[in-house]
Amino acid sequence: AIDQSIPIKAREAWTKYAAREFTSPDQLESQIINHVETTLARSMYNCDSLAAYQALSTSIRDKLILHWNKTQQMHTLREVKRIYYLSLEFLMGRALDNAMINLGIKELCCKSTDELGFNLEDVIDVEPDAGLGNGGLGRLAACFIDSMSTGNYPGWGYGLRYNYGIFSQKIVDGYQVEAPDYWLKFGNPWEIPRHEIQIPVDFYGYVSTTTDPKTGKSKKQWQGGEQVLAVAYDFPVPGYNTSNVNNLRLWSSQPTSEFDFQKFNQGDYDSSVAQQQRAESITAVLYPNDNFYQGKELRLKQQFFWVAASLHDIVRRFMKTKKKWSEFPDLVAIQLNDTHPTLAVVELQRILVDLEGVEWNEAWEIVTRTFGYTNHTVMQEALEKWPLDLFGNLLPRHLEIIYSINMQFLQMVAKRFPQDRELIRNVSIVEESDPKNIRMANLAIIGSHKVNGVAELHSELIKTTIFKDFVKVYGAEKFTNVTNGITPRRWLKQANPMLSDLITSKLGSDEFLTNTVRLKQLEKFIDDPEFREAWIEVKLHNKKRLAQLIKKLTGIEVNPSSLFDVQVKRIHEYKRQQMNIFGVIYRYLQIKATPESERAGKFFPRTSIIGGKAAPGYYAAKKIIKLVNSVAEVVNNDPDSKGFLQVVFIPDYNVSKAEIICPASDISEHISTAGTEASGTSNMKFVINGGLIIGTVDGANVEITREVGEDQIFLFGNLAEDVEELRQDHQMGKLEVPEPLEQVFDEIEKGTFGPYDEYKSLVDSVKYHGDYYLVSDDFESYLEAQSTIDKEFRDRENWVKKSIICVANMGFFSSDRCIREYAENIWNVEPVTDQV
Ligand code: IMP
Ligand code: B1N
Repeated sequence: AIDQSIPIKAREAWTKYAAREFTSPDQLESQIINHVETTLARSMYNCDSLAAYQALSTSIRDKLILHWNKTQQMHTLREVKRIYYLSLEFLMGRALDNAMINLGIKELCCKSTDELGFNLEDVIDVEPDAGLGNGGLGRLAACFIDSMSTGNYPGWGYGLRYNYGIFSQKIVDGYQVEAPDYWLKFGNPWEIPRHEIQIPVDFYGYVSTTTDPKTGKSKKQWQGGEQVLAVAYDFPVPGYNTSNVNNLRLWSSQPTSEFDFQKFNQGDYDSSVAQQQRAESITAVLYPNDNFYQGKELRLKQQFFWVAASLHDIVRRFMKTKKKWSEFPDLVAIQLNDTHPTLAVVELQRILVDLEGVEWNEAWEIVTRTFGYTNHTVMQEALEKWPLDLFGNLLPRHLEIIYSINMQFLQMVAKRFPQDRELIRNVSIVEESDPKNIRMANLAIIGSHKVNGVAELHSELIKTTIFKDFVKVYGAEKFTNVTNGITPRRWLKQANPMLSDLITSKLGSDEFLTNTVRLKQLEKFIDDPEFREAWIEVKLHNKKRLAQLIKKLTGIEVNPSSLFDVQVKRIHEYKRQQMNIFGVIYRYLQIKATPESERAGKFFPRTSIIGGKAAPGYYAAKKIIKLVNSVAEVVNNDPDSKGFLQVVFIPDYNVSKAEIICPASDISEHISTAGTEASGTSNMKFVINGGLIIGTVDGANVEITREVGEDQIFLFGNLAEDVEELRQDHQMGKLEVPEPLEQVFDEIEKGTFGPYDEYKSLVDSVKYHGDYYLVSDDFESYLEAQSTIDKEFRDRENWVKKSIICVANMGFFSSDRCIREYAENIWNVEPVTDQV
């Protein structure tokens, strides 16, 4: 290969004129102006806030690139082990504010923009969200890469650069309407296009067998039938308070040749561009399903495209070290974020065996030592299974390799459990159904050395339910837990600067932002009335800020001193927004049934805030949105409930709105049917911002309760261990709709919220279709928990104490801790700092 380095004699000039980063407002201003005048080709006479955003961001990006280069050079020279986090989703949100905070230059930037005639907050607001994810899983990936950078781990993210992220949600007549999210409309100052990094990826074709004339051994070779190019786009990921800058590499698909010239010359323009369009469609759009699997060929294409390009890159980087293949796992750890990248297991085996001539068993040893797999859900409808025909047609050689992996694995199982036909059937990668399926979770488990769940309860559940047969085969040691976490930089300092400043002033430093257990010290100040007053002030300020946003988005004016009750997350039956809105209707009926003179004594003013997107094809979820909006319409216009209850649906919930919403809750709802929410991460975001929660004994709620104490949380409902039996009871016709819920259903049937036809399916699902999510079983204890909240909220002093205790005890839920656990227990990697 050609050495790409500059000859020694020329390096003096390179060193002398090395790019310099700005360190003062003056230098930044000069860079901003330079970018406005040259990069953007504009001037002070036509510089709007978009141009200001672009020029400021590009200036900061320049700084990041310098750090990025140093970091990558150091990692390369030191030949350190790298972590590769493969995720089909990275829900990054906005980058500007976060970059300024992590680099510690926000004040500097504020001064510069001010001197150039702009308000920094307005400039921040111009940036569109990078919405390359659906919900928790994608945002977790974003928190993890922040924590890898902050903890000085050499970690890369690999994903797809979708042209369209998660759709933007409009509400029209109470219905969700989806609009495309063309987030790249004005370009993207944060990305570095690497047009020179173009990796060919094959699809379809056939497998040929050749015989090596020397050894006489037969060799398999995949001959692809269609090729596309993967082009790299890099996003620098700055750590907080460190010069370490990691990389998020997203792939974009491009056609190999512009178009078919022969067809073009024959005048067949349409089909000459068809192939080009097929190639570009691969990374066109994010699939908008959360916790749901839809077996579309294009999705499988996305997965292979991404996995093949990423592995090619990882293998190339390893090969530059000239080390033996057996050392691959000493330099490379790959984490599979759910089963979406599981093809990587097969692709690495193919590269090693077919292309590099490594012997099968040795290759398989390398593969399994390299991979770790994180499971994020036990919901049946989310588990990926690819129809065998579809799979074999797109990836014929990979299917053969899967057969070989499966055969070898099943032989091992059969040897150890000779009589257990059922065990063998359950652990097989191939589901012997009609048509047959490839079970990606089984492949991921077999191809990895560790499998983890994302909260203690969830990690126990996978061992006793969906993966119990694998525990038999491998033993329980292969299965572990890493409870999810969130980055305190974005979710405390950035989202809630006032609270962050108050904490800093009390603790004497902002060390809690990288060492969150420090928050514990806040308990010392709990009896300080001035501190408590300041705490209340902060919450009120944040509620006013949310009230402004609500006014802007919906026109509704809410009362900031009412109790803010918030449920924002993807709309899903298992998350039970339907139970929330049934509860709201019940409260409304209770208010109306109370004589006006007694209302103030009985009801504390409340604002119920609900937000979230429904997958476009999810009928029930869309009905829930419509019901919320219709209830809002009725309640907000009824003089009887005025002053006591308001209902708001926040449209287009996303990361940047979450940053306003999370700091503003008094109560947030995390009320999934026990055993269904693997972890939840917004529960952590609300609590670390001083909001209390009402929740079921599910996911990370369990550990939050352990950390903050039972008095600080409003738990209700049946336990995970009871769910199975209750569902069976329902199946047998044993189902009682409790009286309050019956009242609610009657009211809906009466047409109070519009024609009953609209909501019949929501009611019937409880009454007549087995109530799979146990709304009828949990409704009364939910109402009880809500009325406890009503009582307790009136005691302001007691409430604020609880709020402080909560924040003080949330240290465990930092994603920095998650990354440390992954690094120690799964990746076997250590932080790398400048000091050798
Ligand atoms: P890659 O690992 O080849 O993708 O390179 C990533 C980055 O690592 C480059 O942009 C350089 O900053 C750094 N790098 C790669 N190769 C070398 C080298 O040979 N010496 C020092 N740094 C390198
Ligand atoms: O992952 C989050 C958890 O906190 C949530 O509890 C969990 O529901 C979420 C297929 C998923 N699990 N599975 C998905 C997303 C997209 C898709 O296409 C599945 N998301 C979760 C982080 O651990």
